[in-house]
Amino acid sequence: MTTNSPAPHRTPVVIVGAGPAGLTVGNILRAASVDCVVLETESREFVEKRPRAGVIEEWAVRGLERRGLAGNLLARAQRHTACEFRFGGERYRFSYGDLTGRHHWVYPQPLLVTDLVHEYVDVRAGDARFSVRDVELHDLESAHPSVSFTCPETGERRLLHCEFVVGADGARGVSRGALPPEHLRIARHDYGIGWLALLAEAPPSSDCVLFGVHPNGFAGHMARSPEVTRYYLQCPPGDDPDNWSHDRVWSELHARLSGAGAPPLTEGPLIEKRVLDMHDYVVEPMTYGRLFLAGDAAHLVAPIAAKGMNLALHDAFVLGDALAAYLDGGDGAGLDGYSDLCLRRVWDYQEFSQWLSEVYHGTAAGDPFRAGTTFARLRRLFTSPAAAAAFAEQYLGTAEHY
Ligand code: RFL
Repeated sequence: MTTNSPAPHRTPVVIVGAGPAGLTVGNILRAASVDCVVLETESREFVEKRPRAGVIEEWAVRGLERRGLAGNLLARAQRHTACEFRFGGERYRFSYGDLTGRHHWVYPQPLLVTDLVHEYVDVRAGDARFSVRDVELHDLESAHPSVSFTCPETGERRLLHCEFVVGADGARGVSRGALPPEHLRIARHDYGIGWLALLAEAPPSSDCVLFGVHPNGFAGHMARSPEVTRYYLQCPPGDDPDNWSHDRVWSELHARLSGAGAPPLTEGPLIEKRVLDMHDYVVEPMTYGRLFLAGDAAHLVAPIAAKGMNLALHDAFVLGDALAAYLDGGDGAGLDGYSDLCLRRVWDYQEFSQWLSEVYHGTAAGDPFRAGTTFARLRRLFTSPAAAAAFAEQYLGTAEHY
């Protein structure tokens, strides 16, 4: 490897990616007085504005709170205690709050990322390099790995020597590709379904998440803030967002989210419109030598059950704590158990997403058998207390053990 570094820089941990996973690991390390460097290809402004998730599970918020990272979230996030299925022209409210005493938090991902960057850089004096290019990982199987990148200001190659690399660079990063193919298994699943992901500059039209199960396809409604609402419309995979005019979007949303007595949806300008091809993958194991993958770099779960960021945070808590303990002179048990521990929750959430996908999409598959079983699943939620309790546990991620 050729670099223009005047002198190679040393740091215990290099974290690739400033998303929820990487920033949470960085904050945990800084709280334990461990030095680290976060490398991010985008600018700070960009990562602080990128719209994505919004639904965060209670245990994840408690995990952030325990690590001093939930101050703004707890002051500003909304609590959600119910979701509503709309099908066959009727409305079925599922009040998981009443059933379990538990709830979800709704806090837009850009706000969480903004809080995590601020805490890491401005409060805990963490080293973050934004807008870097061409990140490469080296010598991961040795006790002395390194990471090189191009510095945005000078265009020169820089080299960071470290003890550990955290690959938290999301679904399109470079870390996953640094694992030799013979070392890992990548399990993949393609739903063969697209979702038009929309952000509307319009207040939410319900106090809870809405799932429209309709012969035209699935539609979803999720509050993001008092001014902005996320909507989803099932569409063919690879569809062109330009096929979806403002009028077509709102007419399909009205149709698919209709329900007896429901107030009409409040329309507004569409400020984001992109097609997501729904697919999942899981990398096993999530580690190779001194590289530890975390978050979407290790496992992608389609946003069907709003689980991805929650899994990213779970990885980050386990990995951050294990690295801090090891670098403080502890044993490596936490690091050794990291992959297995995280994968148990990952697979559980993947299975739930598959189950829920059939509920959302089964009636629109054009197959009367699938439509019949989909309606049976939905009816069971509202007739069987045991089925309702199991659904609530999976939806909220509250199982005692994974
Ligand atoms: P991220 O957030 O993608 O962050 C990775 C970061 O790495 C940077 N990067 C690199 N940096 C250095 N070198 C490279 N070579 C790099 N390549 C990339 C990227 O710029 C980025 O800043 O991954 P992380 O931290 O693992 O977090 C994962 C979550 O972002 C993701 O799982 C969620 O957004 C998924 N998701 C949802 N999850 C939930 O838990 N609840 C939800 O309600 C929810 N809604 C959603 C979602 C994802 C969506 N999309 C866009 C797929 C809604 C949508 C529409």
